[in-house]
Amino acid sequence: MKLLLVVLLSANFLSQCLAERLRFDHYKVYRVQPTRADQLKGLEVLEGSSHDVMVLNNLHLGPTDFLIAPSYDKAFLGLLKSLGLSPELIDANAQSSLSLDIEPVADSNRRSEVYSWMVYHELNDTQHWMQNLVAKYPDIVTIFVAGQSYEGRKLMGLKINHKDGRADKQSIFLEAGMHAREWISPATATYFANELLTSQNAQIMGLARSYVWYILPHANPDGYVYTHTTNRMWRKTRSPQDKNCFGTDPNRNWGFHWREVGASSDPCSESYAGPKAFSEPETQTLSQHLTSLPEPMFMYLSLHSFSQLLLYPFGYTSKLPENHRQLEQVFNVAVGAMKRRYGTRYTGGNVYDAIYPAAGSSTDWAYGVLNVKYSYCYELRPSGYSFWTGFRLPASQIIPTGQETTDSLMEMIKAAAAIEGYKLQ
Ligand code: 0X9
Ligand code: ZN
Repeated sequence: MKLLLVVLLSANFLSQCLAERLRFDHYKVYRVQPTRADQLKGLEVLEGSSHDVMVLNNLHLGPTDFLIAPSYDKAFLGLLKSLGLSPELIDANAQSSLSLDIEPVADSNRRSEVYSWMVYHELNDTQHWMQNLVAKYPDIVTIFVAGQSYEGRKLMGLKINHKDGRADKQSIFLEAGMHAREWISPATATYFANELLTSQNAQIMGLARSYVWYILPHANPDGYVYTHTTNRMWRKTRSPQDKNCFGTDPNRNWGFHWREVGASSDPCSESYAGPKAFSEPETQTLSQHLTSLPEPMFMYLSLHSFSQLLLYPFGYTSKLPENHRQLEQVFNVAVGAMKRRYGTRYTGGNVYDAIYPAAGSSTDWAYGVLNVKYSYCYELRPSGYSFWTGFRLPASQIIPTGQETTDSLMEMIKAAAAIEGYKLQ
C-alpha cells in the first residue's frame, strides 16, 4: 500500500514537472500585412501580451501570421479594424493541422541502433547517435562540447577529422538548430555529418578529408526540447526575462553591431536581442568556443528554415562585405547545385537586402569578428512565407533536403577553395 502511494505520488509529481503540450483547439491563424509604421506599432502590443495571442514571426512591414485563441478573437479583430488592417484567415482550427501526422518523431524509449532520416529526432536521441559514432569511428570522430544552455544542457557536436588528410587543414564549422522550431535544420546537419562519414561518393570523401569539420546540430537545445514537450512553435532560448516572458532570439544576441537594427528590446518579442550582447549562455559559450578553435576557419555555415534562401553578410547594414564578389560567385555555384537534383529553387543575397535588416546574428559575427571570409546562412525548405506551415516540413522531405543541401555545400566549398587556392584531396 505504502509503495503504491509512493508510486502514485511520484507519478503525479512527474506529470506536474513535465510541461504539458499546449493545445490550440479552435485557435485561428490570421495573416496580417502591415504597410505603415503606426500599424506595426499598434500590433506590437500583442507580443507576449497573453497566452491567447502568438505572433508567429518577427513583426515587420510585410506578412505576419498570428495564432489567436477563440476567447481573444473579437478583441483581435477589433484591434485590426482600429488600425485599418484586414486579416486573411489562414487556418480555422490550428489544432487540427498541428495534429496531422506529417512530422513523425522517433520513439526514444524504443531507441533502435539504426538512426534514420525518415523521422525527426528528440535531442537525447541525436546525442546518443553522436556518441555511437565515436565508438564506430574512433580514429575520425570525437565529440566536442561548445558550451552550455541556460537549463544546463550541453552544446554537443561532432568533430570529424580524417587523419589521412592533408596536414595543415583548415576547419569548417556548421551550426544548426539555433531557432528551436526549425526542425529541418538539425535534421539536415546530421544528414550531412553522416554523408561525411559514410558516403560512397569520392568527391564528398575528398572534401571530408580536406578539412576539420565541426558539426553542431543543436545550438539551442533548451528551445528544441521545448518544441517537443510543450510548444511546437517555440523559436527562442528558454531563459526567463522581464515582463514574465521567456527567451532571447539567439540569432540577435551575438556581439557584433548588437541590437542596432532589426532586433527588439522587448523581452516578449520573437526577435528579442536580450538584455545585452551574449546575455545567453548558448551564444556566449559557443562564441568563446569558436574563438578558441586551433585551426584557421575556412567557412562558417548556419542552417535555418525556411524560405529557400542562401544568405551572406551583412544583416546589420546594407553595406556589402569587402569580398562580396567572391561571396556572390560562390553563392551562384551553391544555388545552382541546390537545383540540380530536384529542381529546388533558392534565391538570396546579403541578409539586409535579401530578407530584412537583422543585427546580432552568428553569420555576421563569424564574418565580422572571427574574420571568416566565407560565412553563409541557409534558409532551407520549404519556400513561401506561411509562418504557420513553413516550420513543419513533412518528414518525407528530410532526405531530399539533406541530399540537395549536401550537393550545394559540396559545390560551395569547392568553389571557395578554388578561389582561395586551398588544395583539396
Ligand atoms: O530572422 C532570422 O534570424 C533568420 N530567419 S528565420 O526565419 N530562420 O528566423 C534570418 C536571419 C538572417 N540570417 C543570418 N544573418 N544568419
Ligand atoms: Zn531561424
